[in-house]
Amino acid sequence: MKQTPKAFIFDLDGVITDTAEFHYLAWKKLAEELGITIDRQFNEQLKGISRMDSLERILALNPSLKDMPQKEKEKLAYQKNDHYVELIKTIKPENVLPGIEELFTKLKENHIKIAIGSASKNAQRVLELLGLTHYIDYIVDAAKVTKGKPDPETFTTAADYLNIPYGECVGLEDAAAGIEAINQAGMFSVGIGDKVHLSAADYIVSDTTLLDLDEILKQFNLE
Ligand code: B16
Ligand code: MG
Repeated sequence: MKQTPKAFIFDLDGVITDTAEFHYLAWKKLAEELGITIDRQFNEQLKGISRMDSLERILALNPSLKDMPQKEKEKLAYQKNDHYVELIKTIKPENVLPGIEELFTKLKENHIKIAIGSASKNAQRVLELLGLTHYIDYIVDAAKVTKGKPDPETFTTAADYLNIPYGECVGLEDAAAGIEAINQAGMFSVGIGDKVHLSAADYIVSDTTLLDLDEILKQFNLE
């Protein structure tokens, strides 16, 4: 018998909107203040990982900063966030990635819940600036979990709140660590991006314009 999933849980950065560039500019500014240079290629490894883990990777570029006290690190992470919050003030509804709002509308028509599972502490603020909060049933951000992706907690927390079995959830991600988290949660994983990077996903599309609800439901039922 055909089954319909009861919830779709979306990653934020790289799936709903592209805040990666803002994270990059904020990290670049902070790194420069520390005398470290980073480029866009280096930034690839910061996508989807937590603020503190990103800072650690930047500090590792200068061995003399390796033993910085925790308090100092927290100050730097705070400073980066100040830069980031300043930059995201420019985010507008036009910055929602193509195809996402159409998918949200179809999910609503089909009575399928919509949740967000993001590693960002700024998720609520970004979704408000994008004008999307009225579609969303629940937001899980970094403040609501103790273990970040690839741990499944971000996704299981959303499903638990909505009271939906994990096997009836679909998770959507652009980062390999996120796909691992969805798979570990026992949910159906949809990867958005390149096939090599996201090979562990149950179904992959190259970009958000190709997110078609009927096709996802078909793939969900092939599992
Ligand atoms: P914040 P996602 C992640 O968002 C970003 O991809 C990652 O680059 C960032 O470091 C992380 O959120 C933490 O963000 O500093 O705003 O708390 O892809 O999980 O939606
Ligand atoms: Mg992401």
